[in-house]
Amino acid sequence: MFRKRSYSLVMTGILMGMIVLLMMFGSRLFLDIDEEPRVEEEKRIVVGVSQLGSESGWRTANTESVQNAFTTQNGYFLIFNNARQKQENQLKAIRSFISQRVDYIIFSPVVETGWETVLQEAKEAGIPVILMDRNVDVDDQSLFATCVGSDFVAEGEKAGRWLEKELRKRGYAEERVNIVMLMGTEGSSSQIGRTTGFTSVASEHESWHILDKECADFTSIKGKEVMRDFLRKYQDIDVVVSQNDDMTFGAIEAIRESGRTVGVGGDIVILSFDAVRNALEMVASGDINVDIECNPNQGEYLLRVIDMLEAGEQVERRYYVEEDIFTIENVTQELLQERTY
Ligand code: GZL
Repeated sequence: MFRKRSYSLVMTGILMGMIVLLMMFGSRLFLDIDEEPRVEEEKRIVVGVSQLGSESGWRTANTESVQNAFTTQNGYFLIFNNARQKQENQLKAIRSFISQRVDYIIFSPVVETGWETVLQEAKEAGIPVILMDRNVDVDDQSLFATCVGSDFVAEGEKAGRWLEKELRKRGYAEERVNIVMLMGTEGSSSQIGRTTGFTSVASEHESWHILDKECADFTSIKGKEVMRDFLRKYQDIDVVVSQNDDMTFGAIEAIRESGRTVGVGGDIVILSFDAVRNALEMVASGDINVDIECNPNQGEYLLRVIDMLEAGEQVERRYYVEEDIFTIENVTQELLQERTY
């Protein structure tokens, strides 16, 4: 009798113990070991990023740079949206970030105008906005904290000064030089700045004639189409100024299909912008005469800016990334191997 009772008492005790253990540690006992280590979400800085699209090799590298910066390990929670080249998608994404009450909004404005209202909404919500890559054209400069990107006017001027030197080297004194321009997205900072910079140098030379300039939206397909039209319209093109490498790739295809040659020793001089790796390979092979670098690696700069804002420090109105200019003389195999984009 005693044995039976004590046995059932023991079993009841063990059962109760197991229930208590399961209640205390159940979730942990069955924790999925592949689960991400839990960073206290409340401590992570939440950043909403509206990227304008994925139109070019440069844009892909720019996106990678942002995603590599705003990681869990770095203490961030990244909400990333690709606007597929549409301003209305960027406006939607920014309003969504505001309603989610993110800590910071970062965006690369597809064009410079049309942002006042949404930036005012972010300001009233107390959410700092940081511009990446491109700029906005607003009267109230307090609508954004800073802009991390390139000096596009300087990039355009660099292209013009290189062409001056190149023509002098070829002994072109006052011979007529016929130029066509493939333009980036109409109204974008990069299109506006590069055009301003190059045409300001061109205006110093009476012998330089810009026959035509047309938007090819920073894509290789449009670049090929526009270049094909130029080749039909103009028999004596000497120089192509293409405002990004993707349009350049398309333009070179069209030129070659017309039976003409490009680059060093070719019929048509090619000036390009961005300096992504596969374009630099074409600089090294002499197909592209010069490539004006536009550095997409802006993630680290953006991290530093947010560090400063978090520390209550004053930030500059603009931060320019470092950039170079590449020709066959300085594109080495080592450089190509080291290149991250
Ligand atoms: C430049 C960037 C431009 C690149 C293009 O900062 O805005 O947009 O030159 C990209 O490749 O599409």
